[in-house]
Amino acid sequence: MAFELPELPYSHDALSPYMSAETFEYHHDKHHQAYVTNGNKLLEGSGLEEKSLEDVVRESFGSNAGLFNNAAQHYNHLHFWNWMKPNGGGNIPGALERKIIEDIGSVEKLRADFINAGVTQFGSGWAWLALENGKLTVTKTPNGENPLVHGGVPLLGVDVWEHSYYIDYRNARPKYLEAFFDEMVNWEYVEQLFEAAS
Ligand code: MN3
Repeated sequence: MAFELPELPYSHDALSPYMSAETFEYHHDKHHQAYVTNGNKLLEGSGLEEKSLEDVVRESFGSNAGLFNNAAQHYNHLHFWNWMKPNGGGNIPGALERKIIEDIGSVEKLRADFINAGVTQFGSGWAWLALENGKLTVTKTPNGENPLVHGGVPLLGVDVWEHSYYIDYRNARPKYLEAFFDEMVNWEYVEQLFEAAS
C-alpha cells in the first residue's frame, strides 16, 4: 500500500530544547517526506505494492536497494516520532523494566549500551533495542537498515544520521543520545511494541 507521511504526534516545538522545531521542520517535513515520495515511486511496479510496510522492508532487503532504503526509512521514522514525547525518559513500565533487568542486567546497562551503540555506529544509521528470539538485545545498523531484516522486532530506535542532531548538537552525537534517552523516550510506546511482540 502507498506510503503516507503521518502528522507528528506533538507540535514541532514540543521537544525543545532537546530537539528543536527547526530540526523537525527539516527532519519530518522534508527528509521523511522525501522517503515517502521516493518510496512510492519505487514501490510502483516492484511487485510489492499490496504488501504491508513491514513486508516491503523485509522483502526488498538485498534485492531492491532503492525501494528498501526508502521503505525502511519510512518505517523507522514512523516509529521514531512516536519513540519520543515531551517530558519523556524516566520510569520504564514494570513488565518491560523486569525484562530489561532479566536480559540486559539493569536499566543503567541498557542506557550505556544503547548510547554506546549510537556513538559507535560509523556514519549514518540507527541504534536499537530489539526483541530477537524472545530476548532483548541492543544493536546498531547502517543507513536505513533495522532489526526487521535480521529476524528481530524493533522496540526502540534512535536516528544517528546527522540530520537528526546537527542543528541542535552539531557534532556532539553523545550529548544528543544522552538527551534522547534521558529526556525524550516515550517508554509507554516502547511497552506497547514489547507487549505486541511478546
Ligand atoms: Mn532521519
